[in-house]
Amino acid sequence: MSDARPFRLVVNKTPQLPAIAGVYLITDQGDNLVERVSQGLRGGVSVLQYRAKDKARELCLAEGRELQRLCTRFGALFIVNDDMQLANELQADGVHLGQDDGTVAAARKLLGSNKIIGVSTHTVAEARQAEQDGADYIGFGAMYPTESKAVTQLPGIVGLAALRAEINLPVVAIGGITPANACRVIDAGADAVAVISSILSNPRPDAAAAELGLLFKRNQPFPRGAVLSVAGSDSGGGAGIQADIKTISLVGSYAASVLTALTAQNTRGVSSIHGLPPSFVLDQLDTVLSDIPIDVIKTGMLHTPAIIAALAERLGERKVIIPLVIDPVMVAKGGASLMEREAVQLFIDQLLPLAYLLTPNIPEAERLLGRVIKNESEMEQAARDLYALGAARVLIKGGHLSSQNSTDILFDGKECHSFSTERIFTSNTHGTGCSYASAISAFLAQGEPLLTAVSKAKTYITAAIRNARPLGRGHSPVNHYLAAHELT
Ligand code: 3NM
Repeated sequence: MSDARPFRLVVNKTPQLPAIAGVYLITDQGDNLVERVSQGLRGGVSVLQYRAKDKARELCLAEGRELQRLCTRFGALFIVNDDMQLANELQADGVHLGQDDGTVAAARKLLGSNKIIGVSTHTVAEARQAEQDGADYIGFGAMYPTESKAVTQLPGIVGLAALRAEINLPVVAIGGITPANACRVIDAGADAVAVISSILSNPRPDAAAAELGLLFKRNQPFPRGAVLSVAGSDSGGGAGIQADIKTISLVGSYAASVLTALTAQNTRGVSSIHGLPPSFVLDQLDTVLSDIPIDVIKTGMLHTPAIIAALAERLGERKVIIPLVIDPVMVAKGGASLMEREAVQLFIDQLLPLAYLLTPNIPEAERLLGRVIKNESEMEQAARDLYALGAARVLIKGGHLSSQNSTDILFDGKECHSFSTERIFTSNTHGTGCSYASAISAFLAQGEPLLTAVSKAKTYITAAIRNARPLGRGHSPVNHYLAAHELT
């Protein structure tokens, strides 16, 4: 006979909120807040903290409600800073308490057990105390000096690594974090990065948020990150989707593909092109994206205006963007046109504004801007002008100039950066543009900051050109295998 006691099944019907992780955006006091926050959410912000300093109660309630509606639409958590009464009135997902804003116990009592309570800390002792008090996450800063708040304690990356070893709760690092330095913060153990200015003061909050979000891929196992290439097939195997898949796989990411057109091609040229119906291009895209978590989309040869328009419409409809690297492929190495003439204006109007990164070579930049580019200072101006057309970041490749070095110019929305290597005099460059853009996309998907991704990809493509072996009687393809081998 069993002596088991009857038990009662208790079902907690309150849905569990997700843990704090990823990009944590804090509001500033500037104009057009709702629009800038909305762009940040489109870039993938996962938590929004409403920090209303010295605003009238009515305004806080109205603004808070509007921001909360946005968070619901984008699937982000909505947390109120400092003020547990306001969090309660707004029915926010939680509250973030400073050291002087009341206790975790008081917030728990007011808000209930299913809400999220975070505590600002600056030392390991404060963080341990917050953990003991029952906080759900720890804010920890400052990482770097910042103009957004007068900070008196700067534990930095070293302090964060020490804290990580002691604290099991999610840790949100804060203070002076940018897409360029956040990789060090994540490597030191942050589960989330909290930022104000690097998203909300960026002219492109969507791109800045997406850049921060990608960095969280950096500790995943290989293949690390997934890139979807949308491009044409090169039957010769040196360029197009074949070059993209080889590059993405060899540098360590997962490659998926959407075909736009089939070419009959070898190292000497393109003998015919068979475009695919736009509806089938979209069917491939939808099928991949509905199942496989893609980190970066890279486009190459798009071929027809109808495919460009269909792709732009579908990608533009996305609530949260997937960073898009656009290689504006227009002409094959042998001279064949790969983008129909009337497609160029449509490309500029509809697809280019969706680009996270646009990677034209000089002839492509010339065609897009309708003027000749003769030297590096004209490349810089061209990069700024393509940015003004809507691409969030622009990389113009200088391979077609005749200067001693091969220099590429990146405009990141604020300043130009140059990437220079020795020029290799060779005609064995089939697949260079596709492979370079694919390598950048893969390194971004692996959580490298943009400048590192471009620099590593430049090293890769230079090695691929240097190691090209004669193959066929035309422009031999670059050597993907040895380039990836050299990189590791
Ligand atoms: N708290 P930005 S630093 C609100 O160290 C805040 O506790 C900090 O803004 C702390 O991303 C900070 O512009 C400001 O540097 C963060």
